Amino acid sequence: MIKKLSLLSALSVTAFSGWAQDSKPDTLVVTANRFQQPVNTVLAPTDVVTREQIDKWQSKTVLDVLRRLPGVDISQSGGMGQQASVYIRGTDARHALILMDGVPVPRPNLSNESNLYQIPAALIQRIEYIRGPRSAVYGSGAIGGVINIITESQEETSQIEAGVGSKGYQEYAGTLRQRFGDTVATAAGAYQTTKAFNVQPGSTWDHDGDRDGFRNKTFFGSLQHTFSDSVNGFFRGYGYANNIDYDVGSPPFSPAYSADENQYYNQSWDTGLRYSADSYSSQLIASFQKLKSYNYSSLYGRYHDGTTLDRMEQRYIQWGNNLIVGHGSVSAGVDWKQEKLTATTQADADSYKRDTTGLYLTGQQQVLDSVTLEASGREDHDEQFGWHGTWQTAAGWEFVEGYRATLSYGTGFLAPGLTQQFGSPQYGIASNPNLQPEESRQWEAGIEGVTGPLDWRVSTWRYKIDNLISYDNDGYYNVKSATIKGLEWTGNMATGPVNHQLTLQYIDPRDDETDERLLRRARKQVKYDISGDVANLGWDVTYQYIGERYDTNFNTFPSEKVKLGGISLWDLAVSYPVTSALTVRGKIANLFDKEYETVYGYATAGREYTLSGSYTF
Ligand code: B12
Repeated sequence: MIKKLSLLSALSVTAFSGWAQDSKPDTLVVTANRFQQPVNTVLAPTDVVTREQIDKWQSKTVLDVLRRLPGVDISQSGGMGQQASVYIRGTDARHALILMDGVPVPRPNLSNESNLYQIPAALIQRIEYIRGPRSAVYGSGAIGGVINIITESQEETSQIEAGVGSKGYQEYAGTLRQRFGDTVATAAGAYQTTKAFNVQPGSTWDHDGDRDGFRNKTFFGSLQHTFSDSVNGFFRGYGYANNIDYDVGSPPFSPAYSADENQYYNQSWDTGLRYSADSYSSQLIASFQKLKSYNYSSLYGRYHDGTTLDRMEQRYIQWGNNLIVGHGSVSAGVDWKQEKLTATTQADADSYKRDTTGLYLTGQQQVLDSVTLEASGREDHDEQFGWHGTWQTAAGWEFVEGYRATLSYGTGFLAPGLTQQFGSPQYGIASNPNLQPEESRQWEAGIEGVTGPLDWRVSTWRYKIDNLISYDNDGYYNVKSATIKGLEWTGNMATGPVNHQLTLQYIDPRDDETDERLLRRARKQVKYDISGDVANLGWDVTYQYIGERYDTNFNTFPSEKVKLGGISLWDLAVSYPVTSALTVRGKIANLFDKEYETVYGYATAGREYTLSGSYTF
């Protein structure tokens, strides 16, 4: 990370005197412009979730963390570990750029999204989340927003943890962190399992009547070394393996060819060097990621005809530079990515390879004391469709002390997925060499301020997404466009010992051709979190209202549109420090045992209890 002090002192002049979102004004973020800066110098709506916050919510999955954030809507085909789509501000799941420590998470699927739902909660030390386009900084994929999951902790403590819960839930985790002179070494492991419940109770196939459990094993190791005052480096490796049971839905034509189990392996190796002196800083990061996903019939096992295997390797190098200039800074860099995918069935093996290079330039400057201006531009070169440019600009004006108005415009794009572009014989999908990237334009206007104890922000935005890629039985085509309008209000307030965090969001995502609302997104959502301490007992109550949404009933022919009802959900979490090292935690999720669906025909968990303890040393 870029040295704190030099940058902070330069940017503190531009820092807005109110404090945006739920982070403290001096919270440093790295995701907005790829260098460290105080969160209140970022003009786009930004949220930071710390490990402490995740422990307070007692979130067991990455989705349980994300659902609490403004602008996020999630549909999931069942409970823990099941396939899920995360829609930011009403955009599609593939329009979110998912980063792990600043490195893009591979997109192995035909649907061109990263498997965010497979990422174990144990790896998350922090999440930085930006709403709105960021392609002008990151390139492909950052249309709806960016979710950067950070695995490295600044803490130097070790911890062991164990927990149990209803529906056969168990978790065990341990982290050892030790400083050896200028080196900090971390080794961690986690195991999580649940017997869960039957995700498709309406299936007409007997074999689907079982419970659809989930199991995860995670390993993490890292070395961080300080070479001198201005140079530090790191080496990090982590891996996880997930096993997920799911359902076919109806009696299959051939059980061997009807997968109902997924075995997923992921490993990631990252290394980097950072230099920072006076007003200049630079970082070089290299990453190698590898994943394997088997889908197979649980009746026949993984080594039988009918198993599909998707293997993906991604190599990535990033070189970024930042220079403090006047009351602001300029950054420039280059990144290179190579994606290799092999999708195998018993009959076929489709192999794909693609190299992408991107060059970016971003600048931020304070002018006239109260105005901050920002601009970024980026060109990406793709082997298939050539160069693609994106840009964005934003202005912030602190018109009265403690109140800031922001206005921004940005373009974004998403390169077609490898299988979309080059076809997939195993699914009978032809290649479409003319496939173009999906493109977006977004306007956003916001006002934020601190009024008494309340720190609030209201934003309204309008997206236009063109060249949307859709599919039929033969292939993928750029056929659609969508318009999404939205309004969101976020506020944080402390009343005595109680902290409140409230989000109100309204979105109207529409298919331009049919003028129909996009599926699986709720128009209205309320997210309210209250927390506090009573005589050392920490408590947290979460309320979430998810408005009605539309989905498809695939069980009829032709399939038909169905409405999923709105739902109010309450969660209650408490924690108690028995000693300064030992904390016990308890949680009831879905307190009133509400039945609801976020994907038609797929059940959700109902009320769940968990009890856990952690010991820090
Ligand atoms: C349409 C569909 C497909 C289409 C996707 C077309 C595309 N986008 O390119 C096709 C036929 C290609 C497909 C493939 C697979 N699918 Co599929 N698919 C569905 C289905 C019926 C509807 C999804 C949808 O349209 N949602 C509506 C839109 C508005 O929401 P969305 O968030 O944009 O939906 C996107 C994602 O669901 C994504 N998607 C679809 N399937 C899969 C599978 C995975 C693992 C991922 C990450 C994403 C994904 O594509 C959708 C459209 O872009 C769902 C069942 C359901 N009722 O939801 C199963 C479902 C999501 N698929 C499933 C599976 C297992 C697969 C396969 C792994 C099957 C296999 N053995 O190969 C493959 C994955 C292939 C690959 N390498 O990517 C399972 C996931 C189960 C789980 N818990 O993990 C589901 C839930 C069906 C089931 N058996 O219960 N699928």
